[in-house]
Amino acid sequence: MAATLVVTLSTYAGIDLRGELLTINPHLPKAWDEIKFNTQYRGTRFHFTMDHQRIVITSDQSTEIQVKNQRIALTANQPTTIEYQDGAPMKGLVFDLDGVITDTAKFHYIAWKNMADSLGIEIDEKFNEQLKGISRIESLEKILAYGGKADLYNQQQKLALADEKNREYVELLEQLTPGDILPGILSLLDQADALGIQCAIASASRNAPHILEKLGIKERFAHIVDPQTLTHGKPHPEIFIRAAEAIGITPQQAIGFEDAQAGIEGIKGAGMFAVGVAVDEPLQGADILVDTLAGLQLSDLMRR
Ligand code: B16
Ligand code: MG
Repeated sequence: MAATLVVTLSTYAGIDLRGELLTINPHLPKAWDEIKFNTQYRGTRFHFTMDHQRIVITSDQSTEIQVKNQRIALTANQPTTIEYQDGAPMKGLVFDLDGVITDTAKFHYIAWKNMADSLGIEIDEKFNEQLKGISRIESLEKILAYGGKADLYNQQQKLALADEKNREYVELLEQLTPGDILPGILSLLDQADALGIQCAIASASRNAPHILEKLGIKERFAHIVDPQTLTHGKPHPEIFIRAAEAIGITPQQAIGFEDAQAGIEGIKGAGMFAVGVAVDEPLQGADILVDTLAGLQLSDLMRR
């Protein structure tokens, strides 16, 4: 019984009696709503009530205590409430761009459709789904294979076709304004700022910096991975690992946001927590699935 209690206090309440101050670093199991306990330290009696967001501490003498690196002064017999972030120490957000921050799939589709038409290949919106999250040149290769024309073009011709498609795509991007930011994104960026959490972009798009500038939010990202510097495309985890590295955290400390199956596989392959944004088709393997990021609370995600 005593052993169980000690384990509970040291593991879940994160009680540490070794330092100058009584220190707590709580991490309650998800299944527990609340714990309450008393303890005594250097002659002062403490009563704790902890849930996943706050700790209420009452001590019988005025003293100090440390909660998650924060020094807190306690007044004798007066309950003090401390808000805290529970769960794994999440320190960064890694966002895909197209389909998560803004919807440029419609512009990709127009430009690819025009390109395919000019080659005598007919594609539709259902086929376009397969192009989400994959690189420009891979998209072209898929279109050529779909039209049975994969062998008709050499590498140089393919690059020229991809450039041509990109020119039309970039013209279409001129229409983008801050009003095209998808719901929930600005709130997530604000919440991250408030918590001192950095954000990075892990997009297959070489146009990502330009798109973010058009949306007026480029400066809100500490890093944008340059997909041209990568060895592998999604679903390989490389882009997500690089994004986490660039903001100085491990993938396990990051939450990844994706709308494409290839991206979810990359996020999970990197070892991140994956939020899937699935509007039409469900995504396999995401830790949570939403149809919009509107209303999402980082404090809820961090508790998982
Ligand atoms: P670009 P994401 C991806 O962006 C798109 O989903 C995909 O359709 C596109 O082919 C790719 O970017 C490359 O884009 O031609 O601009 O370099 O979803 O990874 O943000
Ligand atoms: Mg995407």
